[in-house]
Amino acid sequence: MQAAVAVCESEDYRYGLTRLLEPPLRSFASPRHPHSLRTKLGLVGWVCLGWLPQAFGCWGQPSCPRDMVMLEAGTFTLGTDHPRPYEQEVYERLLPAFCMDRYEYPNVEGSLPTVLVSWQESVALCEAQGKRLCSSDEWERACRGTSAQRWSYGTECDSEACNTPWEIFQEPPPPYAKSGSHSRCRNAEGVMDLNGNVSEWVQDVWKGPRADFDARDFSSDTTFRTVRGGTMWNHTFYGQDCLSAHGHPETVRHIDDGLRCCMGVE
Ligand SMILES: [Ca+2]
Repeated sequence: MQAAVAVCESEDYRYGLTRLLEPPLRSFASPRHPHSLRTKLGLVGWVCLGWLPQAFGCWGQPSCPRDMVMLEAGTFTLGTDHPRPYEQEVYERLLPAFCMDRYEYPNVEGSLPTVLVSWQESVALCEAQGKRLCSSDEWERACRGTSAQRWSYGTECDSEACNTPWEIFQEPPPPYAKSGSHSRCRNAEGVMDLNGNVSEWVQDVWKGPRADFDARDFSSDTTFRTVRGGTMWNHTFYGQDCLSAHGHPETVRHIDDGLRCCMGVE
């Protein structure tokens, strides 16, 4: 900003620009105030080079598509000092700024989330929109905010905030919630439904323990991928908070597994 004003007020620049523009701008400059043209040109330069780009994001300002939320860059504490079987040990991660869908896929307020979708199909769905699956670190950073909280909406569990209260297999079909219908289930930046509703595929290979039903049905060389955040069903082995993670074979579809897309800032 200061550099732009300084350039506009340098002697050579002002002399050349005034001579070039003086005829058409003669009426713009007041004859009673010979320095007013210089002042006005300075103001025009300030507006063009300073205020407008910031106001309209013309250039230089990182941004996200309108249906996505920006998560600022930083170093974040992830994992926990006292991990349960499906959680990670504490670690720190430097993450650049990124964009995250505000809602579970298809990222439309009022729509039911997409389920019965494999990890491989999830990758394709995001890529079709010019996006990608979120990484597990990105997902956890979004859910835990900047202070490593356990719930997207705060530090204490509120069983009514998100779609998390259902006894497992209590009432088929699964009680999915429409995206955005739990208004308090949001992180500080406005990302919704991270805790509960449907689990969300992320990019990462799952290296943790395998649930019995997965280990029984799939060979040892099957690639497992990570899902985050738990589902509408409570009392699952992987929980429903921001540390919740477990793995499934990348080719399978489950009735409570969905996805969320991310992308870099533009
Ligand atoms: Ca979710």
